[in-house]
Amino acid sequence: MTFSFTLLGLGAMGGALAATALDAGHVLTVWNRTPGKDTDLVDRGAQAATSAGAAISGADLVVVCLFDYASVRAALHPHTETLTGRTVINLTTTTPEEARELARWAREHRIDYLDGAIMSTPRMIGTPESVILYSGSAPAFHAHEPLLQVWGSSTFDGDDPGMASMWDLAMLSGMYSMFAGFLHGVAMLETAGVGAAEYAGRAAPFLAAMTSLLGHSTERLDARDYSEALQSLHWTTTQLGTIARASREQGITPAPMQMVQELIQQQIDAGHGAEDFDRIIESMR
Ligand code: FVH
Repeated sequence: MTFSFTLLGLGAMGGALAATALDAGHVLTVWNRTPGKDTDLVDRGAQAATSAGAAISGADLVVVCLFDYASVRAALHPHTETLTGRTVINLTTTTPEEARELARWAREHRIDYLDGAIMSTPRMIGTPESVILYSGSAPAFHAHEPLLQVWGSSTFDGDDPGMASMWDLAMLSGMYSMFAGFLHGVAMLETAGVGAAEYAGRAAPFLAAMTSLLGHSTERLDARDYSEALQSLHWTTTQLGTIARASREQGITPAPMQMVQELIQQQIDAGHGAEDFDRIIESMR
């Protein structure tokens, strides 16, 4: 099934989406705020639009991959009237509430709105590793699923347009915290002359193995019962204190550990030091 659609935004991700769609035989009109990013795509058969308005009026489906919520509003709002009766699939990272705001605006102007969250890098687009989450208009998702599947395995997380972003940003939080801890380890070991590749060779399998524990405490988290302490907060704060002292001994910051220590200390100060480490979620709720 061939789709003819417009893509707004030819940054690293938008360019990957456009190239992958062209390779799959779809018909594309592309636009980018700064000219000059469409040359290769035009050589491969894309139509280049000279303005967002011209791009939008050229297709029933408008896919948006810009930078943030503000850029999406800046690009779309001036063309609200032209967009009426069309479908917008927004693949730009926004907060859940920003996605809901865009959906409210779309509903008010009879625009069919589907929100998307890309859980992959540009290089992964179109490969089996690519995952993209969607929420909002189910009809828009199902009508365009063959195109969406070209970009990556596509999941529909319901009618609430904010849910794709909620899942995306929650999982990214775990990813960035892990990356920060990994880089803290690189900084520590390099003070002993160990390079990042050697460190990653041992740290990556260890961290991957530790992710198997993430599912072990879901019942406790749902029940909010931390009384069975696998590692109590008193015990854990001592361990993190040791990592912090080791960091300072090596002349590097203990900052990644300090964030966790602050969450632990709040619960110890509230009298829960004997309870399990998972109790720190109560410092976040
Ligand atoms: N790159 C990645 O690995 C991540 C993976 C997960 C999902 N993200 C999200 O994808 C969106 C686009 O990210 P990107 O990497 O393509 O970002 P850039 O290369 O910086 O391109 C940004 C495009 O947005 C255009 N733009 C920015 N502001 C405006 C504006 N006010 N009006 C119109 N367009 C705007 C920008 O145009 P220009 O700077 O070339 O003129 C680029 O086309 C993003 O939400 C990631 O979170 C990517």
